[in-house]
Amino acid sequence: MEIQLWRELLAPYQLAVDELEVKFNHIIRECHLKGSYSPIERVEGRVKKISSILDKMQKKDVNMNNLEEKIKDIAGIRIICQFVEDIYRVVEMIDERSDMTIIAQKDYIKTAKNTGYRSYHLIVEYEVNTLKGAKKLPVEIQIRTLAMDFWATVEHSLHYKYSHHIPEYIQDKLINASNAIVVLDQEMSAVRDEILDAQNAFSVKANLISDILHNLQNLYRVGNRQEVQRIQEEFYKIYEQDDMEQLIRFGHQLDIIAEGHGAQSLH
Ligand code: 0O2
Repeated sequence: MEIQLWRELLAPYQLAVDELEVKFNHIIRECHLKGSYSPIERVEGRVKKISSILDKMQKKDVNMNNLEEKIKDIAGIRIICQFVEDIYRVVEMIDERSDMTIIAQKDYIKTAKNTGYRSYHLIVEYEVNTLKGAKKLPVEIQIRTLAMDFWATVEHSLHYKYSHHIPEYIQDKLINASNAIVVLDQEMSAVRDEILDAQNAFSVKANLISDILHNLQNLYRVGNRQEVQRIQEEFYKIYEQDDMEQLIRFGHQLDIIAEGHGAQSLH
């Protein structure tokens, strides 16, 4: 098929990937704005390369006429989570959404593939709008932990290195590494609450400091310079004392001062 026709065929898939990356990143942003923990750590997206599509077509005996019906991962989204529990939360979140419908799912976490591969796979149906009108298309969403992603990335690159014929002794090592990752993820889940508390405390403090700095910056533009300098020095003193309650009080007072000058930070 001519390259221009491939481009036309793949364009709606690229649009789906772009839109879904924005939407999943927005979930992260919404969680951070609320000061709550995001079950999504990172989002990646890609449209399958033409060469990989051709390989898969050959492997699955698919032709150009049934390509879009048979190959469901032309558009792919990967969602990386910190903990295994987050993966199932993300699946629930996707299931509750009205802009995509789950049409298939595979839990390679409960039952890993023979290779040792672990991930949760969803195929969702997603609608995009192009100049040609609305089009519903499948998107594969792979959801995995940071540790599972590390394993899959290394294993995937070994497939390239050995042209899909990974020597048996390396395959054995990969299985061992995959089992070690299960243990690592279980250990991380066991201290999940502790880690979440620490992360929440950190993000609350980081947001507060960011608000204070933005308020100070805005006040410099509209307020009395010497007065703002005095407030800034007070902030440095409180910051050095590392007393969260005092910092919260200071932030609140600064909000009132900034509001009075119409210079409140919206960050
Ligand atoms: P690429 O290069 O990542 O796009 P099916 O349609 O269910 O009969 P399919 O399409 O192979 O079979 O589905 P499956 O098994 O759910 O796998 C789809 C994708 O999951 C793969 O796409 C990989 O991205 C990933 N995957 C599956 N198994 C493995 C594995 O053993 N190791 C790694 N690293 N990734 C895996 P592609 O098209 O194979 O590859």
